[in-house]
Amino acid sequence: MNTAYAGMSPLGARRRFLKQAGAGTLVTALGGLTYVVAGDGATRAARAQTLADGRPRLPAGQKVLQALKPMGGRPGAPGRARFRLKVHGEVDQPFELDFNQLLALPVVERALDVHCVTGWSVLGARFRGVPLPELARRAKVRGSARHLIIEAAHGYTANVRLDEALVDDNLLAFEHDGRALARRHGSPVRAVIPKLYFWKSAKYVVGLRFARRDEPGYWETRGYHNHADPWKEERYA
Ligand SMILES: Nc1nc2c(c(=O)[nH]1)N[C@H]1C(S)=C(S)[C@@H](COP(=O)(O)O)O[C@H]1N2
Ligand SMILES: [Mo]
Repeated sequence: MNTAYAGMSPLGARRRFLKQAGAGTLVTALGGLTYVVAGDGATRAARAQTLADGRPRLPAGQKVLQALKPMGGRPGAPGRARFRLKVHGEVDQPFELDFNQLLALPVVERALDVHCVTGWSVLGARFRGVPLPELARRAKVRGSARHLIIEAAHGYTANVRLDEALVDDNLLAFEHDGRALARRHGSPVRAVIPKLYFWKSAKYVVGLRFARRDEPGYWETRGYHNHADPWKEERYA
């Protein structure tokens, strides 16, 4: 059912792409668009930095891009007026929100590093939105819940372990770099889960479903790793 995933491709092509994507080279993505990989400098500078917990800021096998690269996916209903979010599943208080009700929740802005499995990263991408723990608290997630299934338009889903879902940097975001999220980047609302490969950051989000059992999502059932930790290079199953 899902179509037009410009950035994700069969695994063979993906691996060839990664090999060729050296810093400073012009990369023609499979979708036909051309991007410049930031010169050696940005990537090398990032490699020299460490996170608070001592891990390198830039995970192995990643190169720094200056802006998010649109990776495709099938958009849902356009516009904030038609947005509805369903928070449900293993919770005591399921609820639905429209866009204005989402805006009325505590909104934060964060600069986040994101890492795409195709080998690019963007450092300090600014997103505004509501932290996932805030939404979970409102739904009164049950102690029996172990996983979050992020539900997007047309049946795209991404699964995240509950302990990794309920961290403060994870957002349901509606602005990027000070502007309303662009359509190609998931408007009206997308997830941003910076500590896992970027495919977990579902665009065109329609639901957050808490679950007892794990449910591998769209890419996790197509050869990609179920967990997707960039620092462990959990790229493929
Ligand atoms: N609904 C939906 N969300 C999605 C995708 C998708 O195909 N559909 N692609 C994922 C992948 S593979 C990546 S790398 C990021 C890309 O986000 P971007 O296009 O804003 O760079 O979105 C993720 N979220
Ligand atoms: Mo991706």
